[in-house]
Amino acid sequence: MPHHTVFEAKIEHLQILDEDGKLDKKLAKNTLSNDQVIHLYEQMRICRELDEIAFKLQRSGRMGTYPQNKGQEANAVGSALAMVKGNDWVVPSYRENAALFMHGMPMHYVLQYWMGDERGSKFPEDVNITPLSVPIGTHMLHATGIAWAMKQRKEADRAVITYFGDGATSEGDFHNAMNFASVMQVPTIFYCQNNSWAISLPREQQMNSATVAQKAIAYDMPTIQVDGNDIFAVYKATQDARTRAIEGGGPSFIEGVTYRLADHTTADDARRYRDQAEVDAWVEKDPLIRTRKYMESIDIWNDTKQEELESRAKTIVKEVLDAAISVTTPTSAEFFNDMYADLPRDLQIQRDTMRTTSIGRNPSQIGLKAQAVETH
Ligand SMILES: Cc1ncc(C[n+]2csc(CCOP(=O)(O)OP(=O)(O)O)c2C)c(N)n1
Ligand SMILES: [Mg+2]
Repeated sequence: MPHHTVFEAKIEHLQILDEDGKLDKKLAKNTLSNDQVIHLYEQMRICRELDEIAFKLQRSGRMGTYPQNKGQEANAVGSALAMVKGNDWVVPSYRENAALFMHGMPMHYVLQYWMGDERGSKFPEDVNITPLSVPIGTHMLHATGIAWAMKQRKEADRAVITYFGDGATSEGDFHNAMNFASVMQVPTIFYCQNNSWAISLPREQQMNSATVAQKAIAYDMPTIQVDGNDIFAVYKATQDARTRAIEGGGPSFIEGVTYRLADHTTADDARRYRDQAEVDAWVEKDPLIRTRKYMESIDIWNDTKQEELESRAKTIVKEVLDAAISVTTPTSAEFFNDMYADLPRDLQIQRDTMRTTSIGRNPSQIGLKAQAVETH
């Protein structure tokens, strides 16, 4: 048979809790307990409070920029719960705050980081999280590398999860990380938060595949698309992927279909490129709303509990804010401190003079020609 099919593939989509807060009991079996649902809901609510405060910090000139998580929180909390805190590693991008907090990152670090303080990336020793990665896609390689180290060391009960956006899957680094993870069969879980936008670029203009999940098929990786605003589906997919990883089944891919309800960052105005109708439709699918509806439908939540949570969230975030703004102001020399154990000579000069070495070489770059000529 010279002409025959050598490979066929399909992508499954998983939703367990729908937009109206209705649970598929059969699919929900062996997933989240009621206490866990409440816990995840609380984490999402507290995180959203932090989002609001960070936004205000930026608008009042106390923070450079900030990427809101609003609308995407279920991806972070559902997957973070399926990973083992202090044992597994979390390799983040910048839109999964709740996962970081659940894995032990002190909350004020995230504010400190976005306020431009390098110390916001120096997590306590026992926290298995790498620094936030704003360069798109570069950190996925680290996730593959950490998992490869685990495999080399025969640490069979450990896995790594890395988060990234749909836009990141159009980057070369993504494919390098996926290929290597697959060839070496390392325990990495690739979690894509597909929010349909890479800043102002809609998904269909940056990739021509019907799903993001199908990209993993090229690497022969188990892959699934889930409703990313459904904590049950996110949790189940991540738990399955982790079980596979620690049983030697290699890497997995999860596409969480979600939406950012806020701007890309505080430096962006999404009204310039997306329709309000699209945003409104996604407000209806908000993970907080549907989780609350579900909890109320089974009588484990009510208005009193909601009020109590809202006031607790305010108190927690107020403390986080106080911690973030009360740290001593970093000196400008500090941003040279973290990259090298021994600072190269060039950078030592930059630190001591607060001038780049390129000024000496090409003064016209910053309009210092006259001054430079005088010194020659
Ligand atoms: C290597 C690199 N290229 C470009 C940018 C500029 N940039 C910042 S965020 C972003 C879009 C990322 O979109 P996506 O991966 O979907 O993540 P999202 O922000 O939607 O969560 C781009 C292009 C960057 N930070 N790093
Ligand atoms: Mg995106």
